[in-house]
Amino acid sequence: PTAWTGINERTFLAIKPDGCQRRLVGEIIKRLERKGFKLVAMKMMHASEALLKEHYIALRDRPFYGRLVKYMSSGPVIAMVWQGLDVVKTARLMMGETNPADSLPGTIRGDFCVDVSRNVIHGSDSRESAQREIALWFKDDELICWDQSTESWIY
Ligand code: 3AN
Repeated sequence: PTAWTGINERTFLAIKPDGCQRRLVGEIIKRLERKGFKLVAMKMMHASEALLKEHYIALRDRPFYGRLVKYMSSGPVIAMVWQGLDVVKTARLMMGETNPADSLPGTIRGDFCVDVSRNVIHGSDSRESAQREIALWFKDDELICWDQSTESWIY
C-alpha cells in the first residue's frame, strides 16, 4: 500500500445531503483548494444504507445511528479524497466541531449550519479512519495521481 504521509497524506471528505441541497458544493471545494490541498478523487452518489452503516460502524450503538444512516442515504452526497500535508487534521479544523454551535465562524460548520444532525460535511477523524474510509468509498483506480503542471499552455 502507498505511504499516505507527509505531502501525500490523504483524507476522505463527503458533502452531506444538506450541503448538496443548499448548493454549498462549490463553496466547500473552493475553501479546500485555496488552502492548498489537492483533490484526487470525487464522485456524486446516492450512498446505500449498507455503505453508510459500514461507514458509521463506530457509532452503531449511538441512539442516532439509524436516523443518521437514513438521512445520509436520503439524497446525493459528494464523496471526495483530498491530499496534502496534514490534510486529515487541517480539514477537521476547517470543518469545525461536530456540533455547529461549538464551531467558530470561519469554519464550514461555523459559517453554514446550526443543527448537529445536518452539519454539511463529513471528514475522517484520523489517518487510520481516512485509510479505511477511502478504501470503503473508492476503488484504487478512482484515485488520481497528478502533479501541478508547469507546461507553458497553462496560464
Ligand atoms: P464528526 O462528523 O464531527 O466526526 P461523529 O463522527 O461523532 O462527528 O458523528 C458523525 C455524525 O453523526 C455527525 N456528523 C452528525 O451528523 C451525527 N451526529 C453526531 N452526534 C449527533 C447527535 N448527538 N445527534 C444527532 N446526530 C449526531
